[in-house]
Amino acid sequence: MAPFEEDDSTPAGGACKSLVPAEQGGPIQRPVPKSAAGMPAVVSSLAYTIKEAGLRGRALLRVNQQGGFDCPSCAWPDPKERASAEFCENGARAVADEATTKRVGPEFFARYSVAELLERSDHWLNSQGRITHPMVLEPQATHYRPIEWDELFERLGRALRELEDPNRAIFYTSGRTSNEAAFLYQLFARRLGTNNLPDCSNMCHESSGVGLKEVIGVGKGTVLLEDFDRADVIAVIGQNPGTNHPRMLSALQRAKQRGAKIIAINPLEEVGLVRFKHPQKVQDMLGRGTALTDLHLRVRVGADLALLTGIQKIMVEQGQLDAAYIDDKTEGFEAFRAHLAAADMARLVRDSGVSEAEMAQAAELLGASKATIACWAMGITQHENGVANVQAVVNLLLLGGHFGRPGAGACPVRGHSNVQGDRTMGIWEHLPAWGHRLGERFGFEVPTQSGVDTVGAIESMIDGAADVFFGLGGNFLSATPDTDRVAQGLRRCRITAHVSTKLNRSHLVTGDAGFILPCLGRTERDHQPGGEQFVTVENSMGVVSRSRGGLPPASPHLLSEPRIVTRLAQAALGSEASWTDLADDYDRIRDHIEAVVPGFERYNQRVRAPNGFVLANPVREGGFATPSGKGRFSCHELPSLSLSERRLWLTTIRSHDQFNTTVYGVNDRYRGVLGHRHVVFVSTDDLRELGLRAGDKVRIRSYFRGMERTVDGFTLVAYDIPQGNVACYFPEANPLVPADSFADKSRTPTSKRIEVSLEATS
Ligand SMILES: Nc1nc2c(c(=O)[nH]1)N[C@H]1C(S)=C(S)[C@@H](COP(=O)(O)OP(=O)(O)OC[C@H]3O[C@@H](n4cnc5c(=O)[nH]c(N)nc54)[C@H](O)[C@@H]3O)O[C@H]1N2
Ligand SMILES: Nc1nc2c(c(=O)[nH]1)N[C@H]1C(S)=C(S)[C@@H](COP(=O)(O)OP(=O)(O)OC[C@H]3O[C@@H](n4cnc5c(=O)[nH]c(N)nc54)[C@H](O)[C@@H]3O)O[C@H]1N2
Ligand SMILES: [Mo]
Repeated sequence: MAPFEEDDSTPAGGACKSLVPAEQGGPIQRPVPKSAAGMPAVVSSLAYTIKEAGLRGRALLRVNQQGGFDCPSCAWPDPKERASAEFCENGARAVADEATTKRVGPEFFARYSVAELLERSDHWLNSQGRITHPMVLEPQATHYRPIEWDELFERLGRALRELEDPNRAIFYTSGRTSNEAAFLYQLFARRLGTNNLPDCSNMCHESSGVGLKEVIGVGKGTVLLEDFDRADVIAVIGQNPGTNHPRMLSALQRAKQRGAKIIAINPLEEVGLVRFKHPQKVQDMLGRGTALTDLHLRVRVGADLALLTGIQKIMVEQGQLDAAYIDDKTEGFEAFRAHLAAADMARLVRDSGVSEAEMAQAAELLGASKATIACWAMGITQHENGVANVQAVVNLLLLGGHFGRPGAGACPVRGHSNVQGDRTMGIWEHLPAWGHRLGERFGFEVPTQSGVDTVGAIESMIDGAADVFFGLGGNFLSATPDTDRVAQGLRRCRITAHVSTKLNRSHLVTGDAGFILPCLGRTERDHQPGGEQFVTVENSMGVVSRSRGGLPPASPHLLSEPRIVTRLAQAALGSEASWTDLADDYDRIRDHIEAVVPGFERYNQRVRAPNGFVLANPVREGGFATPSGKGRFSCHELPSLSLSERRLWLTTIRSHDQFNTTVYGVNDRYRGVLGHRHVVFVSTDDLRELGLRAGDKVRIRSYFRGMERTVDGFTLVAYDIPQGNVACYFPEANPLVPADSFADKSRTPTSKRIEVSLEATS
């Protein structure tokens, strides 16, 4: 067996009864590398591409090229002038993972029972290949069997028709879904009579959307990629771009090389933010690359508000602010000033773990900056006070007047490649403002009662209030918190159905009957009666562009997502919904979008421009979209971070070898941890105080509102992490995250701060 590869021959997990089985053996720890990307990234992506995709790996040459397909990995935008290869190590792996030559067909499902598959790790499940046939798991059956598409739609349609209330169906979406499929999907759900449209965004940047909307009037970011070439200071808060948005490192490198300063706010010193070697530049590959971060603030888990309040307190006291801008463009400043004055610096320092001197350094850099961009991701949003965190970042920008100015603004860095577009298309548990137009255009009464979000979907399944769960992409079981309870909920449904490209754990925990609907991926050609189709996506910065795959489909039985949705609609609604012709030619879907969704005028024409088009954003253009037209300062109480003895705050993070619940491999090269994902990163101080040793196997126990949850078989890894904090990988730690612990207002599960204790088991 190659070093650090999982042994495929034995079921993972052994005695471990968890729904997320552990790898065999233990982790191997290596020194953390000194820079990100460089040669190891090229080697790693090439090796994965060749192993998975062979010649189909040529698909990589079309990634993010004009006329090619949008990288199915993250939502980072493409530069207007594209390099001949505009992808990164992890984008390459996402493409290779989809373009794989391995197949999961009827023989595979005949060979393994669902019970056997449940014993396998996420890595193993994903590595089996692309799903080739529609499949059904009949009530009481042990194995999936193939089913004809006609029969599958007939059965799903009947189940939906027979619901006593359309709100007993849940329609989940993951953010890889195209604008076209998303628009049809929400149309279908609403035509059926429900706003039950939870999505992965509920677990992701919902706090950003809700937070930004309240204080600047628009729930999206306000910068374009070009702004990175004009910023003086770029703050990267609770985000690990080296792993999750590697192409962002090129933008940071360019900014750095012309003298911009970078501030990182993170409990961990992530290698990607330390030093970067551009994998497509010879001088970088031979030399030392570019040092990125000027100031790393090693904030404690969950203490960003304390830290940001401390920095702002110093800025305001020292007059490091743009008084004219504040007077002219903002409201609430006096209350905010009073709030800062009352804040106790000793507590801000104690909570955050960052000294007043370091806060002052940050205040000085930010105070001197004429153009600041604040980037953030899950380290900010997945907290009980995630919305407050986002608004604290906005306060920081407002102080210096960093809205509507070139090189400045708010940059929530989105996750899935089209998660922002899906929301624009109406994937939302509330009726969008343009909902009535949808009803008028398609001639029906839109449901006005809000539906369930992700947390609400879990609750309603557990309560027996849902009969049908339908997932358009994603991996609901593994991505959501509280894995065991979600499993209970899914098992209570009559039908669970997943539109998928690859096998995942959600296929293995089903309702009475389970269906798998295999679909085309981004990399593949999409032939329809109206000719070869492209789909469209919106990136993290509001740029809408085309995506057209070039590979032959992985199987002749695959349907496109728009086709699946129109056939489902026809099966459930009959002749009332004869939308099947829309999937013949996606221009027709886009014509409907143009008529219904604001900002999509001349959609079909504008999206055919080489770089697509940019959606209007009033804040980027200099105004605020709040009722008063001003940017709002907001004041927030600090969360209590105190813990009883021997308890720790757990945060859950992504390794370098995964895309969410899709695990490409078991190594986290940038953190020097190889061969194992069931690990706990813990400081040497905590190890000593708890009487534990690196390498010990532990049970982790979480605590919330009197309920305890445990996972077993985790190995302790000594790591540079603040005392009192530990980190585990998502999704292995998800059984510990309580489904009823979520952010105020946005209801995002608190995956980044969970109270836990560690017990040695060997
Ligand atoms: N290759 C790859 N790319 C991806 C993904 C992937 O899984 N793999 N996922 C995609 C998706 S959907 C998303 S949403 C993004 C996620 O992108 P990120 O948000 O970068 O991902 P995470 O690993 O969840 O965590 C981000 C960082 O938050 C830090 N952190 C943890 N707790 C705290 C805290 O309390 N405060 C602060 N300030 N920092 C904290 C962690 O140390 C980590 O560096 O990436 C997208 N891109
Ligand atoms: N503890 C913890 N939990 C978290 C997070 C965390 O940081 N910590 N992060 C949260 C975040 S930010 C997010 S976004 C969610 C992610 O939640 P999801 O989006 O639900 O999960 P993914 O793992 O991205 O979904 C992977 C599956 O999507 C399917 N798929 C891939 N490509 C396609 C395609 O083109 N079409 C279709 N139909 N299916 C496809 C494959 O079958 C694959 O198995 O997880 C959340 N959960
Ligand atoms: Mo995400």
